[in-house]
Amino acid sequence: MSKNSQFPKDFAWGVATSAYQIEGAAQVDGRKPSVWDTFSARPGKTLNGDTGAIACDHYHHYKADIRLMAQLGVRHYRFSVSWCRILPDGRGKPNLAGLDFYRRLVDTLLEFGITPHITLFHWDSPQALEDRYGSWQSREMAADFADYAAIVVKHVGDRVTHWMTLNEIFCFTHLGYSHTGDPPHAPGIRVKTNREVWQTSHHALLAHGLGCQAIRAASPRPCSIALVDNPLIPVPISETPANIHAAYKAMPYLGTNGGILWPALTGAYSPQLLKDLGADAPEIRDGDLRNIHQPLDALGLNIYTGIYVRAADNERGYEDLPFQEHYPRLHMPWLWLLPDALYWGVRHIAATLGQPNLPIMVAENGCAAWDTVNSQGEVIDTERILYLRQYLRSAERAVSEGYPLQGYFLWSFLDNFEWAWGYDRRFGLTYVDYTSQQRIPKASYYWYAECIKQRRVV
Ligand code: GCO
Repeated sequence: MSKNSQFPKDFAWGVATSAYQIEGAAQVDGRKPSVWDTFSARPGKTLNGDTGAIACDHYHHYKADIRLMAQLGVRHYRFSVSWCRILPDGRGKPNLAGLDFYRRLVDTLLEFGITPHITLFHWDSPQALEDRYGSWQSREMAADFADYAAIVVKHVGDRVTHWMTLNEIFCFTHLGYSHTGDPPHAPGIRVKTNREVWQTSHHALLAHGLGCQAIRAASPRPCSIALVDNPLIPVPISETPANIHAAYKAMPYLGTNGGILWPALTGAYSPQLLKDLGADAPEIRDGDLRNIHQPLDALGLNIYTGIYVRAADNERGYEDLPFQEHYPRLHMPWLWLLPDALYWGVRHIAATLGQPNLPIMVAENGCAAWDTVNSQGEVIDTERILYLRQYLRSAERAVSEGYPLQGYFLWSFLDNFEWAWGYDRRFGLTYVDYTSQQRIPKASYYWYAECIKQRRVV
C-alpha cells in the first residue's frame, strides 16, 4: 500500500475553541452577561442546567493550556474574543481589564510560536444589547459589532493579523430566533414570521460587511479577514458526472446556503433561495448587498457532516437522500459520518460559488465521542481517531487536486461547554475533568501530534 502523500510545508495545522465555551470567569474583571449566560441560566434550556460560568476556567489556566497546545505541535490557534468582556454594556467605553486578558493570551501564544486567529463573534453577544434593541433583530447590531471589532483590532492589531468576523451565522440567528417553536440557542426568541428570522441573519451579514471595513480601517498592519460559515454540503452519492452536477445544482438551494454564503461571496442572495422564500425574504435596503460583499482574504468552513444527493428528473435536477436511522454517527444527533463533505465543501466554493482562488481554511472539524478515563488514567478515544483520520484524508484529497485549502483547525483543543448540550458532549483532543480542572490529553491528541509532525495522515 502506498503511503499517504504529505501536506505542503506551509499547511496551517491548528486547533479551535471559543470564548464562552472555555473561558469561565463569567463575572471577573468587569465582564457582564452575554445572551448565553442568560439563556443557559433559564431552567430547561440546557442539558442538566449546565452554564458556561466556570467551563474550563481557561481564563485562569490559559498559560498551562497554551503550553499543552505547543506540545501538540500546532502553530495556529483559532479562539474568540468575548464582546461582553470588552464592552460589558455592548457599546460605549472599553473595559481595559478585558482587553488586557486577550493581550496576555496573544503574547503567550506568540512566545510559544503559535499564530493567533481571532474570531470576533462566536455567539456570546452582550445581554445589554438584547435588552436595548433585541440584538440581531435590529440593524443597530451591525454598527455596534463594527465598533466593537475596531476596538479589539486597535488594541491587539499590532500583534494579530488573522481575523475572522462572525462564526456560523445560521446558528446564532436561525437557531436563536424561531417562528415555529422554542429556539434551542440564545437568545431563544419566538418571533411571528419566517421573514423575521431571515431578517436576523441579514443583519448578521451586514455586521460581517461593516466589520470587515472596520477591521481594515483599524488594523495598523496588513491583515487577513475571513468569514466563518457552516454551509450544508451536498455530496454526490457516487461521483458520476450526473450526480456531481446534481450536487452543484443543490448547493444554492440547501439550508441557508443561498442566503448566507451567496450574499457574502457573490453580493446577491441566490435566486433559487429567493424563489423558495417568496414573501419570507428579508428586507434588503439599498447598499446592503454592497456592504455585505466585501473582499475576503480567506473563507473559514466548519465541516462536520453533509448530505448525500443524486441526480433526479425533476425541476431542480437533484434530490436529497436523508440519512437512515442506522447510518453511523458520532455523539451528537446531527453528527453523521460523512468525510467526503470536507472535500466537497472545498470544491463547491470553487465550482458552485465561482471562487477558485479564495484561500480556504477548515475552521472547525471534529466530533464528540463517548470518552471515559480508564483505570490507567488514559482516554482511548478511537472513535474520534476513526472520524478525524477520514476527514483529514478528504482534506488531503482537496489539497492534492489543487484546491486552495491552506489550513485545518481541529475542533476542539479542550472538552468544553457544548451549548444546549452542556458538558455532556466532549469534543476535545484533551479531556477536562470539570471538578479538578485537570487536563488529560486523549489518544487522539497523540495521533494528531504525529500527523502534524509527519505532515500526513497517520
Ligand atoms: C461551531 C460551534 C461550536 C460547536 C461545535 C460542535 O462553531 O460549529 O459553534 O462552538 O461546539 O460546532 O457542535
